[in-house]
Amino acid sequence: MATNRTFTMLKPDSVEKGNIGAILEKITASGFRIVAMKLTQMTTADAQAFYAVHNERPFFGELVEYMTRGPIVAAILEKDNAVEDFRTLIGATNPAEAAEGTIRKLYAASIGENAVHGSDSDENAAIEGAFHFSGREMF
Ligand code: RTP
Ligand code: MG
Repeated sequence: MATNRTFTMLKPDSVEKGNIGAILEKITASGFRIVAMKLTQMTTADAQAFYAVHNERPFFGELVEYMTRGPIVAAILEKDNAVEDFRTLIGATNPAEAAEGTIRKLYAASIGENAVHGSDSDENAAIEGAFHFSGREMF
């Protein structure tokens, strides 16, 4: 299994609820190394670009509102099989369908406000990491 990277955001609801520490603890305890990390806030244009793949979906406006309403924690994570293992750790998009013990099961309120993002491919992980971080912010 190759060591690779994924990209995550602890979404505005996680920051608002004071869940940054608990979620990061779960991530690092699951074997992910933090390669880059910062507290930042996306503009409307940032969120529209980041989630452009969903721009025809009925929830797109709500998604952009949600993702821009406050700060997020953006991070790049490294581990063997990072993309797939992180998607397993966060659980299904809808917390009602997420497995017990997953981050979304523990910390997400609904399908719309679901606590965390995880890249869905190695290619998107690289694109999304570069969207938020310069080379000299990665360690
Ligand atoms: P993410 O990209 O944030 O890691 O989430 P995901 O892959 O599990 O889900 P995706 O289908 O990519 O959807 C992106 C985000 O849009 C919001 N969403 N709302 N109201 C709805 O039906 C709905 N469906 C999706 C969620 O915030 C989801 O994470
Ligand atoms: Mg997605």
